[in-house]
Amino acid sequence: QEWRFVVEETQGQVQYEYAQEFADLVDEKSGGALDIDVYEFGALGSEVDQVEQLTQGIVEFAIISPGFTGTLVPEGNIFALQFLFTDDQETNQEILNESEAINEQLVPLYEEQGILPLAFWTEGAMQWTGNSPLQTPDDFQGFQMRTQESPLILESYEAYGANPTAMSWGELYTGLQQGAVDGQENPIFFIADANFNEVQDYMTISNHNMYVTMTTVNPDFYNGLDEEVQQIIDESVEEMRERGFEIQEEQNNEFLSQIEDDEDNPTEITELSEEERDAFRELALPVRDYFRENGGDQAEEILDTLEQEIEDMSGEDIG
Ligand code: 6CS
Repeated sequence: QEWRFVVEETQGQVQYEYAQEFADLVDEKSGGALDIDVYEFGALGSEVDQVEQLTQGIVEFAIISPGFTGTLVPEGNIFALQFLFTDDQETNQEILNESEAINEQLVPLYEEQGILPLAFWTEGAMQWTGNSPLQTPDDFQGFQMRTQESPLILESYEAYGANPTAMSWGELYTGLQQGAVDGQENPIFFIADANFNEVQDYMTISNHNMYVTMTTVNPDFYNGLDEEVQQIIDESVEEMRERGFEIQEEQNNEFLSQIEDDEDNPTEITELSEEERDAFRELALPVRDYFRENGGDQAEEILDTLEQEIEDMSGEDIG
């Protein structure tokens, strides 16, 4: 019996490394009886295709970013809200681990759609890259921004004055190279490993949001498993919480210098000051109300709970 685990990234990248270590843990804990095969991105289609493969049970496990489930589970758009979480990834991971809004209110909405999230985790703070500098909302006027599929990500960039377009990352390098889009957002490890810096001249350390992803299983598959097997899976997910954090942290630290040192493809790197971030934050705040009204029946309750949790756990005023 072989189970399939599909991820949205390629070998060496954070999700793939996570899935491989997870598979090793499950193998070890079951004395070799449980075998999980990891499929890298591209083998089974686009990110959105992979969501469908999980809901249909064609794959048992998947790493799915909420950015690709925006029309299926509107409340999952919550992670598209910029400047909502804190600037400290460790605090953010703790909130993802412990939040009731996420783990008790949001999870059942995913499960109803055939996706059972077992863990929510960060792949690091996201940064902007562009073929022109991105330092003020003015710079986004008419800017063709590539985003993931979620309506609220598009809404967030429209609030800055940009013209966002959703596309798979499989098309993104060529899209940037040929000028179909002007820029994109991602954590540093991904920008470097996917070589987007080769086809972008500017990178802004904006920390406007963290990249959130989910370790998921097909609910029918999981609920049909023996209790001991479920326990092995659950324990492995728990052990991977810390490892997942370490993997992304290492890669995000290590890859910054790769972008800085690439003399053949120079990238001008700037960092937003707190004042510059405030200008974006101000435009991002009303998008929370848009989410409350358009993010599905439970959007308001979930966001109210989450805002309170973030404030309680970080001791910060988040607006
Ligand atoms: O930009 C994207 O769509 C991709 N970024 C990351 C960090 N992982 C997979 C995802 O598809």
